[in-house]
Amino acid sequence: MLSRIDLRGRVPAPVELRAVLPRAEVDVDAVLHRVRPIVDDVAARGVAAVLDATERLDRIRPERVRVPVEELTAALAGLDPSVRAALEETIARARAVHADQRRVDVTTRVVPGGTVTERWVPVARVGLYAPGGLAVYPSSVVMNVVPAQTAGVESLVVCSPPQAEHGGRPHPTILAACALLGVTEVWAVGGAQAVALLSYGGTDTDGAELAPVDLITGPGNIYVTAAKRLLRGLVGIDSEAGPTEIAILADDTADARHVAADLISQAEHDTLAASVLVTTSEELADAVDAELARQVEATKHTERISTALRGKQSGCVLVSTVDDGLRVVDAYAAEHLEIQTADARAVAARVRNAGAVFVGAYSPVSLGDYCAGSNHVLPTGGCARHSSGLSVQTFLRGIHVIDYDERALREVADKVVALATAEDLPAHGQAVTARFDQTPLDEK
Ligand code: HSO
Ligand code: ZN
Repeated sequence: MLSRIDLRGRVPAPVELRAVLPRAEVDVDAVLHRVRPIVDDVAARGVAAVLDATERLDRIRPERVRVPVEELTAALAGLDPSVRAALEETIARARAVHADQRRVDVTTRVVPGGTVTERWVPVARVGLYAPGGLAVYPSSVVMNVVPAQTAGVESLVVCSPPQAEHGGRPHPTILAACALLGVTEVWAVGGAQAVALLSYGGTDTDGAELAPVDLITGPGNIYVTAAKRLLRGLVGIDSEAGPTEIAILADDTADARHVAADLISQAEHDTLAASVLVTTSEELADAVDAELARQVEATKHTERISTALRGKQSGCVLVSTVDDGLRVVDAYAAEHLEIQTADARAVAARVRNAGAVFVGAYSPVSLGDYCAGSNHVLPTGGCARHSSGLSVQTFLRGIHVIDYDERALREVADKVVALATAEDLPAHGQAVTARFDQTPLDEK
């Protein structure tokens, strides 16, 4: 089922390797021309433009966009108790992990009388996007809201697409998750129009105000991503999320049934989702193929999953050694990387590029999707080479506070002047020397 790439002779250098490894082609630029008019219209006409776009694209026109708080409470009251218990567990674990990410302010005494402090200050207002589409993602509400709240963000709004079958509200499980998290501001809007509304703000049909946000986080489809690309700068964004990815580095100690189940689990998201097996064992590759054939048939979303597994973004890479396998997975830089080898912990410790690493037989990606405590909003498309997943840090800014006294400034004045002169910016130097030179400027 998975196409094979045999790298047992030689593993190419990273840049060359990236070109031969399977990956989805997602051309965000190609949809910009469809997204720009929506963004411009929302900038000009606010909620009226949002409603027009929603009617045209989501085939529903809600009477108002803001979800009344009572409906959040009602959704929680109607939530299946087992789902409620699971969400509560997810929230508790995520809060525990994210609480430990909080940075403390650090003051460095550079010289006597001269300090630099890095002060971590939360973003004032953030917009969190919870996608609709093929699945509903209350877990993503948790993964966005928990780090924002832990960072100390004061004002937080969640947007999620309206669902025709739920009277133009987001899915009730999304609303219930918001209620559990203490989120009170929820707007029923999705797609590019949601990103635009969050960026520009707007007034609802009943007069409710959505104040513009400073930062937008959360994954969405290609239109959401395109709108983030257009509006980045006016607002901050977390990342441009692409289709989900799982890579598994496995040797002959791995259990083919588990490897196949995990590859299938992420293929379930999207026909463009990527499932990549990197293995030293041809026997395992064969066994995984046989398992995939068997398990895909038995699962609910067979069509979607087999399209994803057969797509050019998925495949099986054969390598000679685990070291070569590490070179391959580092070049690929997967959103999720499982290590299913002998001594998995030691192998995992050597990984350089991955959004998240899942160690050994009992840490499948689905655990991280829901209940590990880790965050599941992670860099895709190779961005794990340079970016991290969502964390408390995403919602903080480090402000440098420079505090020098007279003596400390005087001591370094000639160095500032030398560098200012070298850059042909003499006024920079004068801003320092003016403090020590008492001669009035007009007598010079
Ligand atoms: N695997 C997805 C997250 C998710 N899975 C949500 C299930 N629900 C991206 O990390
Ligand atoms: Zn998932």
